[in-house]
Order: sequence, then C-alpha cells, then structure tokens
Amino acid sequence: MSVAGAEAVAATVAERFEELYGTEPEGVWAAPGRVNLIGEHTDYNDGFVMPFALPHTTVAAVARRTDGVLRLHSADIEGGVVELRLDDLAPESDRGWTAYPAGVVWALRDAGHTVITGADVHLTSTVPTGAGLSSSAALEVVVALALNDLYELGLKGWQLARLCQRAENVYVGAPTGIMDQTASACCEAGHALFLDTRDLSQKQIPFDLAAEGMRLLVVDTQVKHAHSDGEYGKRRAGCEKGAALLDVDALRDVPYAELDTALERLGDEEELRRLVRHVVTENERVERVVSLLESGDTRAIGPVLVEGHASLRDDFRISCPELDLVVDTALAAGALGARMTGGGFGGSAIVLVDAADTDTITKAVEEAFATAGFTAPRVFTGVPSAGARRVS
Ligand code: GAF
Repeated sequence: MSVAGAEAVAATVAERFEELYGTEPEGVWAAPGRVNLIGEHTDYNDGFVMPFALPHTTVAAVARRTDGVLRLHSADIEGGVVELRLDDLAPESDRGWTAYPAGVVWALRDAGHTVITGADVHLTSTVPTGAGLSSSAALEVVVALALNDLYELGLKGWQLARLCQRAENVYVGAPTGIMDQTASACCEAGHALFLDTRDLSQKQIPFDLAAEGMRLLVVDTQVKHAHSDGEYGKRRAGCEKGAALLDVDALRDVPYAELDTALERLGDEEELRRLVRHVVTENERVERVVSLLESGDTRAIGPVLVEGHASLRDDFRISCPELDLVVDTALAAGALGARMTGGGFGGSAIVLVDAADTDTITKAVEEAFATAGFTAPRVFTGVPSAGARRVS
C-alpha cells in the first residue's frame, strides 16, 4: 500500500481551501502519524520511548483571520465548515473531531499567545483513525505548526508537542502522554526518535531496515480503540499510585536493578505490581534496543519486541485477541520479532521481518484472521519518514 505524500497533495488541498473560503491559503503544512518501535505506556511515567514517523500525514491549508473566529473543515469527515469563536473555546466543551484543532488554538492562547486572532483551516489526512497510529497527534501538530509559522510564535517542535498534549489532556479530556505529539513534531526521515519524556531530550537513531534487508510491517487489526475511554486512564492512575507508594516522582525513578525490591514493597497489590513491572522492564527494553541499534545489531531487537508484547499482554493487560494473533502467527511464520504498538485495546501491531519473508508472513497473518473470523487486517511497510513541516 503506498500513501500519497503531503507534497503531492498540497496543491489540491490549497484549491479546496479556496473553494471553501473564497481566498487562497497562506500556506500548507503536514504532520505525520507514527508507530512506536518500543517504549509503551512509559511516557506518562517520565520514561523512554522510541517512535518513528510514518509517511501517512495530516495536511492543512491555513490562513489567518483577524475577527476572533476559527473555521474548520475536513475533507474526510461528513459535514460542512464548523465555525467557532475563540472566546467561546472551553475545555471539554466539544466531543467531536474539531476538539483537537480547537484545543490547540485554546492551548496556544491560554499559554499567552493571544496574538492568534483566528484562522481558516482545511484538512485532509492519510493517517488511519483509531488504528493506534496517532491520527489525533498529527491533527494537533499540523495546526500548531501552521499557527506557529503564520503568527511567528517562534516555538520549537518540543514546545509545540507540549502544547498539543495539553490540548489533548485538558481540552479533549484524554489523559495521554507526550510521545505521539513529539514524534509527529520532531521525527526525522530514516531515523527512530529516542526520547526521554522527562525532559524531552532527544536522539535521532538511524533506522534504515531496507539497507539491512529487513522491513517493519505495520498490521492494522482494524479493531478501533480510543484514549478517552476509561482503560487508558485507569492504567495511568495505577502507575501514579504505584509511584506514590514507592515514594518516587514517577515510575521512571525505579531502577531496573531494584525492581524486585520495589515489587516486594508493593506487597499484595497484585495489579499495581503488574503495572510497575511493565513500566520498569519496558524502560530497560528501550535502552536495550537503543544500544543494539547503535552497535549495528539490528536483528537482535526482534526478541526484545517480543518480550515487550508479552509484558503488555500479561502485565499491563492491554492487548486483544487480534493483536495476539498477529504476533503469534507472524512469529510462527518466521518473523524476527513482533509486538502491539500504541495505546492498545486494538489498533496496530508491528512485525520485524527479513524482506524476503514479507509476502509469506503477510499471507500467514491474513489467513489466520480469516480463519478466526476477524475483519481482514491492513498491512503496510513502516518507513521512517519526516516529521511535521511546511509543504508549500
Ligand atoms: C497512546 C498515547 F497517546 C501515548 O501518549 C502513549 O501513552 C501510548 O498510547 C502508549 O505508549 O498512543
């Protein structure tokens, strides 16, 4: 499956903007979705993550307004232009898709950027929604970047990511971490982003599987998930309770070498013990993957991905039969590694394969889904792509 690049659709998006709003946009911007290679549910524990950007992007044509009005339109969603007054934007006042872009405008203005006096926005996206590939972050970041450029706010990628996270947490009401927004804003083509979510320090790690005869397949199970439902929040609250009981600011502060002692201290709090064990071991897995990639031993990351999946399935308990079936089938068919990626409860899995085995493994997964009576999965190769940018 190839995906239309943002640069290729920029002219069409600009034309549609003109039809809708009667003037030319001042520019066109793009922000990508992501897959996370390793480091799941560590970001709201101040831990480590390692996502890379996909070629799938959300593209926005934008122009400023001076009358305190925000107009939003999406080519992908039924309905016309939505018009909002900036003064009326209020947290948790909107349950629809417009909460994401409106939340970004609210967060920017709430942070003191009251120079923003309105905007017309037309959007289109190739990031699948509900697939665990960060369509929400792409939508937030593309709007934030466009306004940052047009209103000359001078904010850096990581600062935009923080504001977009605030939009999602406070305005939309989904208690997510900072990984997805930072991935969309800061990733670079050909690299995975090793991110410390405590201080947002970053390292771009070269990740060119094609050069090594491998591929990372992304398998969208088509089981839709959402972060604003209770399960994500429950895991987050459990982690915070675990940190409080262990007397640390965040679970990131529990050293891997002291995991057993920490688990003993949690006594018979079985559920908290499982959450803590996942987060502490997952941070260690991220560090292990980084050092394997840096030492050129890319194939050896496969078993680490598999360990990560087991931990998400058994300790964090956020997998589902479809994700487990992808992982088990792919491994049985010769994959080097596989795991669920993203928030869980559906969405996508990633599968590391020798390029020559791509078709066999894809077919095995498709057949297993058909036999199980599941909806056919969508499979594509995840190519590490550019982060958010202006395209015209
Ligand atoms: C979702 C969230 F948005 C991220 O912040 C992160 O917690 C992820 O789930 C799990 O690693 O994508």
